[in-house]
Amino acid sequence: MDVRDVVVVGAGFAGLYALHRCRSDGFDVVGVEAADGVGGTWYWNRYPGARCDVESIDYSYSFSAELQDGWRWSERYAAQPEILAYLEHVAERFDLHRLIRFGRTVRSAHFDEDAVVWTLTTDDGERLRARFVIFATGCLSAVHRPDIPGADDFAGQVLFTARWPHREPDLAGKRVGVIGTGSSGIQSIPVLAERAASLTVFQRSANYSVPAPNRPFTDEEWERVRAEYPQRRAKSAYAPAGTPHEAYPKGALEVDEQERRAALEQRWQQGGVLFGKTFPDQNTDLAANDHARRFAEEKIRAIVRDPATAEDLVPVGHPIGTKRICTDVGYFETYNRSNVRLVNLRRDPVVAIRPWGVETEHGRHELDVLVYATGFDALTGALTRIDPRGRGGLRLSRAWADGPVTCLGLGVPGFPNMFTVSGPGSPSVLANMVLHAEVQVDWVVDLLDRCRADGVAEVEPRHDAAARWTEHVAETAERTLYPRADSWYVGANVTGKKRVFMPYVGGFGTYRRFCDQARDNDYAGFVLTRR
Ligand code: NA7
Repeated sequence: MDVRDVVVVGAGFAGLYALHRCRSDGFDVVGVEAADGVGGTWYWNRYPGARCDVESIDYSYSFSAELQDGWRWSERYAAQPEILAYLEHVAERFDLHRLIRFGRTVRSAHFDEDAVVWTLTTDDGERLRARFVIFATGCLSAVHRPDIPGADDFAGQVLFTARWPHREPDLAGKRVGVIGTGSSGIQSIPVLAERAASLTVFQRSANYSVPAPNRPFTDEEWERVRAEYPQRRAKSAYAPAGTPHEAYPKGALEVDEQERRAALEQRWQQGGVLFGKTFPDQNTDLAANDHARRFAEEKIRAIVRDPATAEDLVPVGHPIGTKRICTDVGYFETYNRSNVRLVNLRRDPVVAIRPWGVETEHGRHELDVLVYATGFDALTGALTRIDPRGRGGLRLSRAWADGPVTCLGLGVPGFPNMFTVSGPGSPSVLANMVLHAEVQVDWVVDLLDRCRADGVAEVEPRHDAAARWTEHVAETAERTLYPRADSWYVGANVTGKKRVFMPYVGGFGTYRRFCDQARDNDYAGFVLTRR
């Protein structure tokens, strides 16, 4: 069997760029993708209302000026079909389809120490061998289906937002239930409410959500975007979130009430997740956070007409922004519709799912369709489900039993020649994912170039370097309010998952500088071995 140079798992934003970069640098590369097409997250999450919470002009590749010039985004916040069309365009333009084996899920990945080769086996039994493996498997891709009693007994139609069917289900005249009010629930609920006869929302935790002031780009605006693109990209390159936006120049506690409200209102109007970073001290100081939190809560109460429903929609128990703030189009307004009902599972918990619908302690909710918007085994799930075996047969799930250990979120000790993109230990989920993927892929492929030039056969992070980075990731989080929330950042949504804060919250720019430094110091923290 042929031994390739590189195998890339996943054909989303990171995987496509990894394939392109590897091939451009002359490596013999092959891709594997579980879906039947490119797109990753944007292939699977085609639920109605799916939209990115980062502006389209930032949430797109920067590596090719021609690509950038040749694509025009229609809206400020792109919807899923347009992002998927963009990724298909990229794959076409750079002729990537033919590098990828579609419709194959990687089931195992084993490292052979003697041969210095990875062998990946897919669900159809194919074996792929390569010297290096890049897991571009996504951070929100392993679907989480909660273990609710009776779930398999439901006689109606079951849908997952993260596996939405290609053929749009007909919901006209149907009684629809949605479990989950994270981003996916909050984006889909307004559209489902319009399509269904009735909609029952089962909410365990309320979430903060900021409207996306979405609108089509006018020709004039687009000309301005094009003219300003280089500056915009330059500003994003080392910015805290990988976008050109900056926090207010003063802390929330350094300004008076009038100035504070003006700054919050301005950010609210700007829309999206950025509201969570209005003030520089908002995610580190509870008193500062409280101002933003109260402001957002006032908005909910002002929109939702029924006061009891409004109170149920006000989040409890986590500072604003410590769970990812959602971005919506008309979410809270949806509860003013007569066909929509909110069930607060904190007061009225689910007893079981029955063939006819959902039974809660105080109610019987008959349904034709049940939608799970229940999230993902985030950051680690896509990797631990493959459970790669490294040196001496070491399992990744074992190495990460007490939480993920990585060097720069790029490599794992005990797993030579294996790289992870957008995984734990990196700021991926707190930054512009596309720019982040480019930075990580460039770092990895630059390293592969270096290995080829110098006859290096094996690359592996040192245990002490990985321990130091993992400690730094933890300490950085501890200095913020983030760990206070029971979020998927800490794995709290998956029963039995070790509670560890997984992303790096030190900022995208800071992270990128760490990566630059490691590269410039001959990949400090990694052992490069010639054979
Ligand atoms: P999220 O944000 O993890 O949301 C999942 C939702 O499902 C959340 O409201 C959960 O409540 C709820 N959930 C999970 N399990 C249950 C059970 N057993 N019963 C009731 N409710 C449950 O996933 P999304 O797909 O919406 O968004 C993920 C990210 O994608 C998002 O942050 C953006 O970055 C893009 P909980 O909060 O755990 O109480």
